[in-house]
Amino acid sequence: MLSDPELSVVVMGLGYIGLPTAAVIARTGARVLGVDVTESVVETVNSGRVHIEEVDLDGLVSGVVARGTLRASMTIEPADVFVIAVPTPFDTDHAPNIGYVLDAATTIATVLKAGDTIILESTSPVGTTEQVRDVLAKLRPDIRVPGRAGEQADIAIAYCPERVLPGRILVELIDNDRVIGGITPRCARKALTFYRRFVRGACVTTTARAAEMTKLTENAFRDVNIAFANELSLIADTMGVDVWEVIRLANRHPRVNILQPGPGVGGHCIAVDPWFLVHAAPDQTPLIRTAREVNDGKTDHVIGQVSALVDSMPDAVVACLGLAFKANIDDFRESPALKVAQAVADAFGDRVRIVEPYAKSLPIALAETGATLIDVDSAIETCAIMVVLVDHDVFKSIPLEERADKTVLDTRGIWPDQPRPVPPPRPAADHYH
Ligand code: SAJ
Repeated sequence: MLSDPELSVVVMGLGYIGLPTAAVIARTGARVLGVDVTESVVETVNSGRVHIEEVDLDGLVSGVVARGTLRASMTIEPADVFVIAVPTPFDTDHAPNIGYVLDAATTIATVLKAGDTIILESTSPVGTTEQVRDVLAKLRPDIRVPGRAGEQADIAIAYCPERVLPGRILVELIDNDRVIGGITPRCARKALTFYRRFVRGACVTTTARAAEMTKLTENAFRDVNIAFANELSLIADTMGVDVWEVIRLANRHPRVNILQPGPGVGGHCIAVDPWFLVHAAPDQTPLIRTAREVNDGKTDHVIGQVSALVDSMPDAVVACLGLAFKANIDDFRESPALKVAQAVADAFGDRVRIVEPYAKSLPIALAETGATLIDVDSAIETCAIMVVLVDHDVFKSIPLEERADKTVLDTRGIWPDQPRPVPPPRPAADHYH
């Protein structure tokens, strides 16, 4: 890892990716300015605190802010390297919205100078990095941009997708391999020199378009494979078979590696990014589109299962265990657990208890239903029905003797020893229709 107090870096966007990235670069000794449009975020970071929960991030940010290598501002300043890490949501028709990326490019154009490097990290549709180049070219005709001025360009522009897993961001920022796509090979090499300062993993160069598609491919791969597991769970339910046992057994095959079913796919990446591919090539993506539909459909299926169960036990109080989109994090964005809890609370109101160790209070819409937030011990004491929606460690650790008398719907398969209700007899198949 190189230490270079002469290097100045601007990180646009201080969210789940931008803030850890800015802090990790600042730790190398470079002078980092984080730029964000939200005043409270800027104030929080400048006071050495964090507005997001991520393992070890608070200590790192307070350290680099105290050392003076990380500052935050709503106003951009000139720098050697600009890293864009802003959100790329989709609109209602699943069309990707790259407005924040192009806004960031517009802002960078105001301070751009020859010799600078601009790197886009946000998950983006193929061709976005070229659009960033086009914005800069239009706003700064005095600067020769890559791909138009050949290798004579004054600046370098590259795409290098973030690939870090929430909950392991600071580790994966350093250890993961990076794919670095330049508008030209020279751009890629320039960006590679930058990442070498703090990345221990391999840094592999390619074109900007290939790097953009690589990122979308990784998340679509995971979505399709989770959809396979979720489809298996529906089949297994119909057959009266334990899907987790089947997956464990199938995965003993040397070339089979099935992922885990759950209440659907959440987060802001895997449930979103495959749509960028579907939108770009609607006729070539029946599999990727169907996977999205299977995973979203699984959430509706679980809502139906929980509702039927709660309906069938009119005196019982139900505990929904977890709201986060996955285990051991406080991130509720696009969370299937939250969607299930909300639907159940909408239907059953004050019969519903929510257990979420990562929430200090319930989201407003959930609180308005009459559902209440309680701790795990109270849930064990007071709730006859337990619905596992998130595989937080604290839920996994509840031993059988504390839940043996509960009616359990375990969407994550964390309690394999839970006595399974005897399935109703299935009508004999009619072979003669
Ligand atoms: N999930 C399952 N079954 C599984 C695995 C996951 O239902 O077997 C669910 C999770 O519960 C969660 C969702 O899928 O709701 C997504 O969780 P995740 O852990 O698979 O991924 P993310 O969204 O936290 O992070 C992903 C990662 N991408 C890949 O693993 C290919 C990460 O490396 C990316 O950086 C991140 O998306 C991103 O920012 O794009």
